[in-house]
Amino acid sequence: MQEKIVQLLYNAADYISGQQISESLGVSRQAVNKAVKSLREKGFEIESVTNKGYLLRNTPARLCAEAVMCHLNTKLIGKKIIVLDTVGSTNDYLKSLGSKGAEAGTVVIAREQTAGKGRLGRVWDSKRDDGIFLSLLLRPELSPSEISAITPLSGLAMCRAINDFCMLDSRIKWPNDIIVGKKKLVGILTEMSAEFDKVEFTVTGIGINVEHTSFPDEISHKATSILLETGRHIDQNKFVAAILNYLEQELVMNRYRLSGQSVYDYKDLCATIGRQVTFTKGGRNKTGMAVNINNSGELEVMLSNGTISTVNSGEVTVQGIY
Ligand code: BT5
Repeated sequence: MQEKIVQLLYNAADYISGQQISESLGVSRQAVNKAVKSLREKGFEIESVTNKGYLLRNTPARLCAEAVMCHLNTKLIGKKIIVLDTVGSTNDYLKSLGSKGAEAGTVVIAREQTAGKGRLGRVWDSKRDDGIFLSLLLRPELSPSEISAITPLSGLAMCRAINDFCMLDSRIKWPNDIIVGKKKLVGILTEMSAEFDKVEFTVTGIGINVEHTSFPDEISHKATSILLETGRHIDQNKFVAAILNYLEQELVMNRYRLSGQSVYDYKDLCATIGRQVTFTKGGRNKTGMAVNINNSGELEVMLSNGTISTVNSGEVTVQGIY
């Protein structure tokens, strides 16, 4: 109910009375008073004036589920949002909720991760309040071999959200990074739980560097943040809502599959194409020119002998980037 009250107050041009709120939500005046009290405790500045009602002066600066929800425009993604102060890894937390039956579209966001992870057991730097650490649970009706579209579609959504909301020119470094210039702003990690030929659920984790002014030595040459790139602090609740809106557009509307249009859009935003890349295949290092992303989301590389080698996952070093 709290998110509905926030939505009513947010969309109201003027004061809105407690009576009006209780009528439109079908709850008692007492319940409205109680909800307003707890919203204030969460950081919503809600003014109340006798005979006039309530007015929303400000939403919280910190991440807050109700503040994200009042900017959402989705049918599935973000219908349930859990904001945690601290957690080991939002992906691990959501996977455990997933195995207990959590609904598709559930989102977990944390202010800090103590065991944030990248691919292949790597660490994701997750210092308190510097980044947004977000995971999304989906239950697509796909076979395990078909879920490979989820990371590229999420990358596309992230790139659009960043460019639109932060006015940046971010691009996708195949397969799972969003970069600005030559530096990494976002990392994406999709995991799944599956039985034989059916996916039970997927969890897509997205780590976004937001407020960092510096990074640990090991990554300082290749990491950047929204603050470093724009010099501005963003409204994180609005930004998360923009991300979820774009994720719904790319993932849900495309039914978790790469459409011709999404491959076209991905290629348009992909910084890897047209560059010299090095990758490992069959235990051997290979180098060539990245020439295409095919309809399965794989990277096509033209080797020096003119043959095309297809790369479907793993590490690719891109000359001039990292
Ligand atoms: C990724 O892995 O880029 C996927 C990162 C996913 C993180 C999210 S946060 C929410 C959710 N919960 C989790 O526990 N994880 C997900 P990979 O491509 O393997 O890149 C990892 C490498 O990026 C590291 O080995 C570092 O070199 C570098 N790195 C680590 N932290 C970084 C940061 N904050 N910004 C930029 N680069 C970073």
